[in-house]
Amino acid sequence: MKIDALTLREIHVRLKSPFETSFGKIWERRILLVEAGSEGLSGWGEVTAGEGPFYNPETTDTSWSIFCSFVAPLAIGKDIEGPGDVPALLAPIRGHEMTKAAFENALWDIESQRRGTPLALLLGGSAREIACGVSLGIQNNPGALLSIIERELAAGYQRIKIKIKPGKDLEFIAAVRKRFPAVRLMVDANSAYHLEQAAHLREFDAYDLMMIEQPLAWDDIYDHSKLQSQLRTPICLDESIHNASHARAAIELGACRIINIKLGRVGGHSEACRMQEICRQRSIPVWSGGMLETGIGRAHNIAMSSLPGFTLPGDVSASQRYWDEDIIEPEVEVTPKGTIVVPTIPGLGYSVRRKRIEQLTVRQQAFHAKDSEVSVEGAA
Ligand code: OSB
Ligand code: MG
Repeated sequence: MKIDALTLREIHVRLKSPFETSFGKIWERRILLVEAGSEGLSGWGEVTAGEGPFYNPETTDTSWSIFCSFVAPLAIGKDIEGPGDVPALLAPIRGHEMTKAAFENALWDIESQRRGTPLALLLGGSAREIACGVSLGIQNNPGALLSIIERELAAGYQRIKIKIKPGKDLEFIAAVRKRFPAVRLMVDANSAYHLEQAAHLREFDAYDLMMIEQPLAWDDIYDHSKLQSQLRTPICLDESIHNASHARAAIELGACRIINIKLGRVGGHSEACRMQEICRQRSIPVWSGGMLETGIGRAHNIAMSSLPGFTLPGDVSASQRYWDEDIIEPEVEVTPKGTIVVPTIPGLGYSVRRKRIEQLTVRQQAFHAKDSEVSVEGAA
């Protein structure tokens, strides 16, 4: 597979409604898309970095810079066996997993087309449908949260995740549990607590939560092991797990009983496959997180979620929950029983709406392999 061309685009898209986590509120998204060209085929990946370094250290702008200065020059013109070679190719670049993932995943899209094999199958997935949950941002009051949950359950979603932070936790959890005694419920703290608050977090045990996601620091594993031993509720790690060896360390330390796999956070499909395998061997369930992606990121999440380790409902939901108009067609839809049907056509499984992407693009940079030279052309 020769990497003939790479195009990086920044698009601006507005969420249907603002999304609030313990680290802030977001409405307008600045998203980078990577398009790769190889032997006449084109493939797409999405950078899942946030606008600011609040979830992890990457941002839209650091990703732009790393991609243009380091990823593209390393990759352009190279002839590799396939996308499985990308982690080794990009190994000189430390960190920046979300930037690397967008590039690697674009090549998986191409590889799937080249082989005529659906992406899910190519990755080792066998599920025909994936189970879907929703992630709900922090609301002003429990009443507002209850009405949103009512709507999402009516749409069929199989599990509810609510974002929490100190001062916006127990009251909300108790209200949801009272109103929906049997719903599969979990919470996500995005690192808003400290180990010293273990007694407070222990109170969550009374509400039959499936898990509490990332209660402690974004880069911590050890304190989570101290906390897990004091809680009945399983801890799920998100932010702290960047690769398969972090997953192994967390499991062996007893820092979590569940892991959220995000393609961007772990650097792409190759590492995600390894992680789910390590977790499966140790009977640790995994599920796919989300990063408020457009359809391109969503399509990759769907393919990944078809792998056998993904036994819990993920944060992969319908396009229409986030966007008035997605950049793929058909848009991602959820069945009345709360599933997404895994596409069976090669590539992303959806077509990319190139015209719409062009309309949304605010800057782009293209890289071409011309014999041994690299040419760069940009447009603001
Ligand atoms: O921690 O899972 C998270 C969104 C932005 C940053 C972090 C997270 C999230 C979500 C959104 O929970 C999930 C989705 O895309 O539906
Ligand atoms: Mg999370």
